[in-house]
Amino acid sequence: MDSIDVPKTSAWSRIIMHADMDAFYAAVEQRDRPELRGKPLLIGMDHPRSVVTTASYEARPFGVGSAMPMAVAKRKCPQALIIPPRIGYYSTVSQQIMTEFEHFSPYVEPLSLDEAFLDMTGAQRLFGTPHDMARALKQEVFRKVQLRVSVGVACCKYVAKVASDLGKPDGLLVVEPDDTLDFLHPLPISRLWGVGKHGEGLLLALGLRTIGDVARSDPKFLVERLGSLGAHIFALSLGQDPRKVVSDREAQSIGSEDTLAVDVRGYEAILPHLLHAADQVAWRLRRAGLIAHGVRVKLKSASFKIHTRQAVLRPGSHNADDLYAAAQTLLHQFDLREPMRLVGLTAYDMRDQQLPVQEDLFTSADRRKRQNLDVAVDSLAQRFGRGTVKRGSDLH
Ligand code: TTP
Ligand code: MG
Repeated sequence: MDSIDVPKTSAWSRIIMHADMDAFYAAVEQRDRPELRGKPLLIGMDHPRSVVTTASYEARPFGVGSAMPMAVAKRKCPQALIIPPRIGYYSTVSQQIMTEFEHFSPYVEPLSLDEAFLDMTGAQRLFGTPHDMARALKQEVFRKVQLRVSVGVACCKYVAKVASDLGKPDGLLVVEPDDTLDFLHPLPISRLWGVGKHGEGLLLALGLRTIGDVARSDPKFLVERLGSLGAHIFALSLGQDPRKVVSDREAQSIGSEDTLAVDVRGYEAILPHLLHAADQVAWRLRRAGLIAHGVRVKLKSASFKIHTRQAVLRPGSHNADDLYAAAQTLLHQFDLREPMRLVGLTAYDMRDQQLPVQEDLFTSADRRKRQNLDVAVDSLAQRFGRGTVKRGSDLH
């Protein structure tokens, strides 16, 4: 029998992997339609007010990408083919990918349809070095779904995520623990998690351009000037990020939030974003076999003020309709005069779906019907793609 070469991994306190599919929606379209391979694609509706969800790598050298207004992208890359997205179908592919990730680790934390963290600590005996683990994951994903994934491996979530990003496309980047600071310090401050355009301006005004500049500054000064953001980015600049990989199953809450391509103002304009978030959160709850008993809505205004409102969900639920209805009610409690740049919905107070849920006598028959409907939708989705069954409101 071949002896397994157990690698020297003493410096690896944890092995955290971040995996993110390359140009996910566009790659799925190119996989299924060979005539689109090698061509610049813009995935989105060909409509003056629509935005690009993603661009294929062939289109990116023209300066187009996610969240760009379609009209602008068409001007920059007129030869691109515009392909309408099939969101429901991408969810099904996503489910296949997440299932593959789960063969590698019991600790998988999905961040969105196409990316997840995996905690691979202790998996050396099964998979070899961190590099071997990443290569095996890439190969298995390709074998199962014929799509490319970029993988970053490091001692913490933050560095793993930066590594997967820098390796794109088809990346495989392992940051050895001893190399963490050499890896991070030359990078621009925009690579610090949570900084955003606003924070970037503040840091540049303080004369800080690179992550190394942040690491070399006085943390007291950073906190004085930037508050909690200062403490947060100082820790990141030293490669310190103790956050655990938390699977949906053990999460305290499951949320979905999007910084919008265009700020939205008013009740009606916010609703479609809440419905989308409710769908995503409900799907993750069902995947994890959980029922939520609380719903929280988060809005971030154009002036970066964060507002949240939450409510108990009684009875608990993992149906998008229930989460959405609660969120709609909560939305009335916000001051919606300012434009909003981020809309989020989080489910919390989660319990096992097997535990008996106290039913409201008058609505239970109706609820049972809807639960049966959700089960039917999930099983259709499993077979034909999540877009097979559409809610009436999505058709408009
Ligand atoms: P990303 O992983 O951000 O982008 P990507 O997979 O297209 O490309 P990359 O290789 O750089 O990772 O997002 C995953 C999918 O989510 C993307 O294919 C389309 C969708 N999406 C949107 O619908 N709107 C957005 O603003 C973004 C960023 C992504
Ligand atoms: Mg991606």
